[in-house]
Amino acid sequence: AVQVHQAVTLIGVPTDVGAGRLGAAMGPDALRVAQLGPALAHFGVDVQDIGNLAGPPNPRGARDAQGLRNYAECQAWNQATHDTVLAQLQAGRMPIMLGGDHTLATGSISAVARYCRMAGKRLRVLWLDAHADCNLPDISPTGNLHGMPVASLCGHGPAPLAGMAGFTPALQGPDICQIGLRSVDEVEKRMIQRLGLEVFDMRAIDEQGMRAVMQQALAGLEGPEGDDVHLHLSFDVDFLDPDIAPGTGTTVRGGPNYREAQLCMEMIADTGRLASLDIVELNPALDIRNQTAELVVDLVESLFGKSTLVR
Ligand code: Z70
Ligand code: MN
Ligand code: MN
Ligand code: MN
Repeated sequence: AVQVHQAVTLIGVPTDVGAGRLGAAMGPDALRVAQLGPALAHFGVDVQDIGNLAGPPNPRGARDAQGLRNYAECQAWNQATHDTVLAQLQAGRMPIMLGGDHTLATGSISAVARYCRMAGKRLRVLWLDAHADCNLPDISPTGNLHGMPVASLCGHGPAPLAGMAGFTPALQGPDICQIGLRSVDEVEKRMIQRLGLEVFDMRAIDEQGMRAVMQQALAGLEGPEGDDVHLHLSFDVDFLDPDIAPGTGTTVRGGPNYREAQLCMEMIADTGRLASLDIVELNPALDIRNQTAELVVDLVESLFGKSTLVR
């Protein structure tokens, strides 16, 4: 039986302070133009759109002494995200982040980790991305904080970010499963091993197929053994192949195609455990007639069981 959260809150996080280029700050409105809220309401979900969070503008700073760009601004956006996500979870609602660059996942997942500890739930994070996002300030090739949230969540990098959950680390490496990777910096390869992340890169998808990969990624979630699991999905739009999703700042060729992406979402829906969601790195300035936002809405519909037949 599929059980989906019946109460959803859309939270716009219009920031690009963690990214290398401008434009992801327009992501929330592109998703609204593509009718994300009405699409979910169509399934009988109680959808509330609380509008956009407020935060500092993008100063387009250079790297600071610790090697970070726009650190103070990233911290402010993450704190606002954390506080709002925690309040929504405590109100019994499923928060959906309309991003915004991927830095915001430090705030959202820190709040989810804090909530799970209070509620006695086990947290499982699925991270769909072309990138591993586990750089550290001193080893990052760019200083862009959107390349670091996995490291922050695992307790590395600036203490205010690493400790946002109220405890450090917010997550253990094996709590995170990354899928779709195909652009990993050399130093990140060592970080993946050091943190103990579970990774299914594009080679794994090529060799085993999306079905086998998702079966492993979602193992233990279905049935009574998964009853106490909170599943968080952090969906970086650059996970998708650029042929179908050009509207994002760092496209990498060779990602999942439309059918593979649909199957991925449908298998997540089947678990019935999805309880929070980040949609990040959508960049309308790089999109063509909002097609990437429309594709994301299509995929999120599948995440809520659109394509699941009665069994
Ligand atoms: C590179 C860096 C990245 C997202 C690009 C790229 C990181 N590894 N993350 N797009 N979402 O700058 O650290
Ligand atoms: Mn990312
Ligand atoms: Mn990415
Ligand atoms: Mn596993």
